[in-house]
Amino acid sequence: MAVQHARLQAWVDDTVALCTPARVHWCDGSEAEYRQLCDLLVSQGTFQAVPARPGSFVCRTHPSDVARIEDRTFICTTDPDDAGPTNRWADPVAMKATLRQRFAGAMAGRTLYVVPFCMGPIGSPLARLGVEITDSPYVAVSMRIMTRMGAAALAALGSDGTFVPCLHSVGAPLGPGRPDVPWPCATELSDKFIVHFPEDPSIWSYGSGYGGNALLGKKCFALRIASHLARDEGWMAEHMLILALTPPAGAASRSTTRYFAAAFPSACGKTNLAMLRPTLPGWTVRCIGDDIAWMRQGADGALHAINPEAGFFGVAPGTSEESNPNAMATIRRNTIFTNVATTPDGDVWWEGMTADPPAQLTDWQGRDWKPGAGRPAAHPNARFTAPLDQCPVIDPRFADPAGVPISAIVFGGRRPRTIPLVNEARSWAHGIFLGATAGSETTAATIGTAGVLRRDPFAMLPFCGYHMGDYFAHWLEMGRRLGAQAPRIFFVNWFRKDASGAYLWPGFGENIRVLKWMCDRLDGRDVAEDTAVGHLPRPGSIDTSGLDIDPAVMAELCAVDAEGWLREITLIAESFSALEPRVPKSLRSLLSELKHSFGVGSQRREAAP
Ligand code: OXD
Ligand code: MN
Repeated sequence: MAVQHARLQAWVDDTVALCTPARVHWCDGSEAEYRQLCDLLVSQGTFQAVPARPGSFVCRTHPSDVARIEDRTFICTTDPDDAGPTNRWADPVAMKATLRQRFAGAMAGRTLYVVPFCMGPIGSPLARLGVEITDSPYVAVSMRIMTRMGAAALAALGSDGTFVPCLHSVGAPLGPGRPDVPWPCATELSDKFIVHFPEDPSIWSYGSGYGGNALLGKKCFALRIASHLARDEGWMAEHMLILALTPPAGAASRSTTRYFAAAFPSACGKTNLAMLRPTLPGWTVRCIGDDIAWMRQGADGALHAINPEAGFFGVAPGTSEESNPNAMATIRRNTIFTNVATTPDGDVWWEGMTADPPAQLTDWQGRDWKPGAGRPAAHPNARFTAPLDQCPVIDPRFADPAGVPISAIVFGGRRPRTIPLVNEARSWAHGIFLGATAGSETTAATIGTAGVLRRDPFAMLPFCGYHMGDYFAHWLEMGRRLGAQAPRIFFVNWFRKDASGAYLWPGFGENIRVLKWMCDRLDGRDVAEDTAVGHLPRPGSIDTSGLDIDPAVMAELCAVDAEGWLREITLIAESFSALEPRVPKSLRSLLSELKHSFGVGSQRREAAP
């Protein structure tokens, strides 16, 4: 490919000199190139074809390289306060010196791939360009699925276009006595670095080949770097799905499609909600994105969203014909499966895909596996990588360069207690309070203990590229700009449990009932009660027709649990203290009001309803 862009060529030349690869390959993004790279990965033992799914491959990683590594993820700003207490900060000059040492000779014996990519539809005013240099063909093929990658992105760069340089190496150079392995990576945690320089902006990632650590368009660019750019430029880069919701034809005052954006922490069901198959007749949900939304005020004054990605990198375990039939249809072909189990008849399997596991499997580490083995067959963070346009319910506007206008923003988390099934914020500021105080039990999407409650404001804890207190202020500022056109804000919790640990709410396709209640609110129907914590559903206002659920359970799901809120208030206050002095005053006032409603800090200890 002829490269017209002198700065890009100079960066590639400098990187070649530093990393000393054996070859350089500029990716054109063609189908032929994709096939060649997949063939190469098969010949290297990294990929194995999945005969049951045309054009699909399975890949097993090194056991040290199975998830995002938050402990080795850094934000390098001149002033540590700009990164804030929720990020790992490192000095940019010292970190670059460390990284230059790591990258020196890091690609010896390997091919250096230059991967131009566009986040968002090419030509969209909301889109941004990047170039990833990587020594991993797995990354190159995954980037072709996850982004608009290759010649078109390079052409969009022209001779002087702005791009975010993203440098990646698996950190396992080849040389005498160092034969290649199917999944090369740095095997010690301390040898892995996922580093962001928002002031450049640039990204350097070393030592991991996995997902969000290595496909640098996703978490590194589209969230951490983009959130920083968005703050400076007056837009929003969010960890959100985007869906289109259409009520039954002819329903009074509700015939139009509305677009919702929803933020949930990693592995809390964003993909399931984004392509939900409604159980209520006549309702339709279509998918625009399942992980990231970039949003900007349009000329019409409304908040418009695009999905900057072109594919799904979804969590496989738990995905089934029951939980997400549309995802199952999406991954019937042209899909890369990572760390799943394989069946003797040439298919893939993971926990939750079928009620009973097959009698014999090869597990994610390539070992024989039988039911009762005492360990999962698929890694809990096993993933599928598949093109967005293979989703049977992809929305026709998924690549609309102008984005889609957002009517409602939904936050959520995995909370076994206290947090109601659905709650509507009283105002934009109250919605920001709900987002800022979101918490969730941790999942396998990151290395660390799963099932521990942690505050995850806006589901952005691992992804906000600057000080979280400033991020809250940016949301408040966006509300001021949007004025009356600001979307309404809701908070949902599908994960309430009873004393025996069973889920109270059926979830999945039944979540349409909650989306319907939100539409009722948007349509101005009188279906909510104003309580100390927000607008909760009036008894009977959530449509449970055809659902076998005890009204007492519905009441519990929509009640204010005073004891639980007292505990919650203490935790919220602690999380705000950690961000001081940058918590906006209006959020502090909302916390005081909440305390006051529950009698905290006053003589009276009875709780308000
Ligand atoms: C993801 C994550 O992979 O949030 O989307 O971890
Ligand atoms: Mn995510």
